[in-house]
Amino acid sequence: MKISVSWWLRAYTPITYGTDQMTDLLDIAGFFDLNGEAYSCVPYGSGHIHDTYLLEAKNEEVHRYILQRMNTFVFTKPEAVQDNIWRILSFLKKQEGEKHPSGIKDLDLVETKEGELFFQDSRGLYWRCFHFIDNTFVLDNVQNPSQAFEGARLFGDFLARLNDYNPRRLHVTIPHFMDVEWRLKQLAYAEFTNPDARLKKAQPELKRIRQLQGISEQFIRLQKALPDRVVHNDTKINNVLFDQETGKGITVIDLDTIMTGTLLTDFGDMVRTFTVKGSEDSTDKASYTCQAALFEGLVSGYAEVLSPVITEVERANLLLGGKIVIYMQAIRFLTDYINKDVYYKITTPEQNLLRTRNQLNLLGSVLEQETDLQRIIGKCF
Ligand code: ADP
Ligand code: GN1
Ligand code: MG
Repeated sequence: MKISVSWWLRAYTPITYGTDQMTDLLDIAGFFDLNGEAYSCVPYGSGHIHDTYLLEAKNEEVHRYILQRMNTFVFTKPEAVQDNIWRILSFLKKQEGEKHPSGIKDLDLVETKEGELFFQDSRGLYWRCFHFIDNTFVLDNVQNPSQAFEGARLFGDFLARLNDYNPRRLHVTIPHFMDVEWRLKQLAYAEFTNPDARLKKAQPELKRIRQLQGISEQFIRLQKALPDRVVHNDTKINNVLFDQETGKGITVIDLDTIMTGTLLTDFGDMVRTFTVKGSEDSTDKASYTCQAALFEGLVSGYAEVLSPVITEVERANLLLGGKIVIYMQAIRFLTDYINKDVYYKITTPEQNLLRTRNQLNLLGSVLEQETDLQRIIGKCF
């Protein structure tokens, strides 16, 4: 597979998050079809990709929105991303009517006054807007098994509701997104170019990734046997909104990466982010290990909604989904560290290396507990 040098070396001048002036943001907000006049717009949330703002507008009442400057380094075809989101949300709306029977609320896009799904400003930057889902909270870490249950139930329900959606109708927004062979090649290319001489520091992690390559070989062998599905592809815990009153999972957000894929990697990203007490950036190694009780919460929530939908080959290989996603995430963070942090937002200099170490630590703890985790899957499904 050939990776073009120009892709890697293409000039990328990120506009630093937080440097947008409130007045510019309010001007941009004015292009969207809001209820009332925009008066406040402040940075919000802890996603790694877009620049997200909480926007408030007022007429007789206050109305809240999420305004995002889309990351066009990651999503080079923002129109396609918005088109996918619109298609998926329209399909879900038609399927269930405006209100989902179990109280689940889907995201709701706000169009521009011209009826477009995004606004492109004079600098060429892409902006989009959603209704803010009120009375909800986001977790950066799961604190107890019932939160893991709820998050998994929500992502499982989302996948089940999209079971009949024709995957061919979706654009590929990030090619090779869950392609481990491609991820390994990107890492090899970063090693080769080593743009900032960071390779020396990353040797232990590179060695560990090579040692664990059997996981990717196992996954590649299995892949052909797995059914294609429409999957979310970013099922991390802070892409779930929880109801403030009931604590139930209420809305799946961050629909940018919905594409054709396998259920295993959607399950896997939950293992990665629902079973740990610490954050991806934790400096406390012990907090970034897989907790069996959280894993059990996650598997039971997923089983509750997916038992009628899941196939035997998927069920039997769920844990491999966990291993491959954690493995791929280690590769992705390390590649970005070597490439001078062009993809993931960072706030400290070696954050992507720290993130890599945490992923490898988590993978080690999953491998150590493999028999127990497999037994939990057998008990729940
Ligand atoms: P990223 O791709 O950068 O992770 P997200 O779309 O996940 O961006 O949004 C970042 C954060 O913004 C989320 O983790 C969540 O806290 C908040 N958020 C996004 N959309 C909504 C929404 N419609 N209602 C409430 N909060 C939201
Ligand atoms: C990014 O957008 P966000 O923060 O939910 C990334 C995921 C990674 C994750 C690691 C489009 O997710 O694939 O798993 O960071 N999203 C994209 O935390 O690359
Ligand atoms: Mg997100």
